[in-house]
Amino acid sequence: MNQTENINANWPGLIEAYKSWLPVSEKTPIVSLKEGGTPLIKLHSISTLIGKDVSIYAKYDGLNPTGSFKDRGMTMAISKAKEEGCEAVICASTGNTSAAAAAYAKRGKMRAFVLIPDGYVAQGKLAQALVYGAEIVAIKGNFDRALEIVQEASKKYPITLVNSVNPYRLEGQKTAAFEIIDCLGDAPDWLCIPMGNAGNISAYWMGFEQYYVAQKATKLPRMMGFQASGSAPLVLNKTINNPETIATAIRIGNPVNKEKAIQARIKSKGTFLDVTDEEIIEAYKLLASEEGIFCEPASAASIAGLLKRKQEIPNNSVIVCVLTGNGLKDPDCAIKNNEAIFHSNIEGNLKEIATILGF
Ligand code: AN7
Repeated sequence: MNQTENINANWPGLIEAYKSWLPVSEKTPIVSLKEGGTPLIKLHSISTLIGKDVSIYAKYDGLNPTGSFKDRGMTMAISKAKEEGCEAVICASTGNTSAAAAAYAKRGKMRAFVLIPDGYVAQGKLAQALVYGAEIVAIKGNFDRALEIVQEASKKYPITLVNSVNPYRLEGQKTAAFEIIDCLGDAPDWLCIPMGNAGNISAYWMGFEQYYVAQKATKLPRMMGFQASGSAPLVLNKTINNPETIATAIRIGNPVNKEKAIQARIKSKGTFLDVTDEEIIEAYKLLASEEGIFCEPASAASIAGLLKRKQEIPNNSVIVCVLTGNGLKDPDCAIKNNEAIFHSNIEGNLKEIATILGF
């Protein structure tokens, strides 16, 4: 049979796919799990709900190898660490970075040290770090404290820091913007994205700008960044000492990339806005039950934010909402927040079951 062009099985991973746009050379040992190349999925129900002539898409980055966009940055950070002869990496994490760092470090034959806020990492993410074989330290303190510690540790000891202060992380993550333009044929009008440490919004902006300068896009999107209300330092323009939100991935009070994110907002004529935990959960359920897409709570902030900005959406616009992580990352949240009809303790007997089902 002839090979069909529509099959994605030959996707080479994002470094291979976008090599000429990335700081890699022939000497770089590429550590890849074939990340990137994730689908852009049209959101029909949400477009209808908005009630205007708009095309809304989800960039479903929860389909990356470890279930989040962090793989995009980690393939770059770990490949470069390997090139530099490093034998161990360290990160602070609300969960997804630790899963990605552990997977790629192990694939690159390195040790992975991860610092996490004790009790605030979703089960799926913790399970991943454990099984990939990371060396985990759960601290009494939040993500921001953990990040201060790993920054210091990487200066004192021979360990490479793979949080988004590592510039290779953003280089890898910018490829998501390239993929969107390659898929749509141009940049969208809006990009809706959750913000935690604000690395991803900064990376997307870098990608959009680079493609625009190279005339691969005729316009630049407005960068619409969203945070959880209890954890919204970029919206409130101040450090939050005790951030709180159900979206533990973005429970971050002092984003290291704040200056870059603010620049992206200003240059793109974008805006930052906060969404409450209730709005996040509403969007999370809507996406799953109406569109069939299961993302984690932090990711649903991009949909919650879009819905909150509904009045301002221009007619005929194209909007991309980034779904940064897979819903399976946080099963506890799913089990606690749904409207499913769940009959339990039922005899395995068709007659009884049919009655329950209303037949
Ligand atoms: C699903 O894993 O910071 O604004 O340590 O896991 O680039 O920080 C995760 C962040 C959005 C925010 N969505 O991205 C970590 C971590 C999900 C995330 C964000 C995160 P940034």
